[in-house]
Amino acid sequence: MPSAVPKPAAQPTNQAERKAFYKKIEKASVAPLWEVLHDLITRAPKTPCVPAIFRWRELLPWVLESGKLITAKEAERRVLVLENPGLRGQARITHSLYAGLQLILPGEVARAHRHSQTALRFVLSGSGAFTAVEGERVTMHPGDFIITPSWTWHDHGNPGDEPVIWLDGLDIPIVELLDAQFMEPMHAESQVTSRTEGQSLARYGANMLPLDYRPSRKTSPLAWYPYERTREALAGIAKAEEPHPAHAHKLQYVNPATGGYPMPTIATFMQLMPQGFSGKSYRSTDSTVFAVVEGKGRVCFGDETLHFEPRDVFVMPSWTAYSLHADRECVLFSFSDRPVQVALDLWREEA
Ligand code: GTQ
Repeated sequence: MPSAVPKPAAQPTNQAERKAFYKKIEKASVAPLWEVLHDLITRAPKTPCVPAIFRWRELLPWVLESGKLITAKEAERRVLVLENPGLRGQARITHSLYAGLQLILPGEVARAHRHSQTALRFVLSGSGAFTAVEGERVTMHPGDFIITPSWTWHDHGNPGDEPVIWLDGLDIPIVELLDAQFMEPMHAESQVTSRTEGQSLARYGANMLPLDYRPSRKTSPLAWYPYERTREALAGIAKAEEPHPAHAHKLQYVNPATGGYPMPTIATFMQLMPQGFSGKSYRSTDSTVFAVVEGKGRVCFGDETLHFEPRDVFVMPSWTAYSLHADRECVLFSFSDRPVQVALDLWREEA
């Protein structure tokens, strides 16, 4: 018979002795886990990211004012960064993603460069500016979703006659976490266009692929997802189907060659909520950034309510239960780090 394991004698806590021990090992950059364990391995997500809204009405005058203070040439990118109030000074809207409002005035050029970070553009206001990626220009219209893949040359220009403002979403904090960032300015201000506008949409945006198509990267070969098509799809679904209890009519954008996420680090969505829709409570582990395209509505969490209007941007942090309500028919664009979480077996949701 094995003898019972003797219980360790109760130790009188010796705080002073422990403190002295911590001090001694600290000099060698060593620390006791037990002092921090419960802050490191928490029972549920513990994010510094807080729910927040950036109102277009308030931000537009500042965006235009920035246009008087600095040129796109001087700034390289004239952007007002949308910082999460819980993450001030860190240039991020969620713990893992960056967002900003970029302004390009008529006649301006934002010079060509490339970087490891992947970018999305979601056009909020104005038409006639373009972004060029890999030799192809995309002329921007409100509601268009456009991709700049990692390490591809890109420049923006505005040959039109009105200011154009879009929401930038980048995976800057993810790339920073991994210390994998590179950046290179182009020797020329703008890249030479080698393809016809609309070529990538014709090749990849018609449920078909070129015969010899071989994926060259994890990012979608389709750079431009025009709002017109997205809107038409949502209208068709809304006419034919019952709304989902939490999301109403929500679609995810895909890489048409794989059916997977359009970017390896960022998922994007568009949803339509019929007038009067009152969504059930929902939460997921991917902190999500929403941009309002059409309509008026509310997002509720805890006992708080945020009212939103077109071009407002709001954030719902990881694992925060929220519900969406449409006072008028609403269309919402959104993006999150879901592809990263899914790839790592981390993503969870709860309705
Ligand atoms: O347009 O390339 O908002 O490099 C931040 C960094 C936009 C861009 C941003 C960038 C860009």
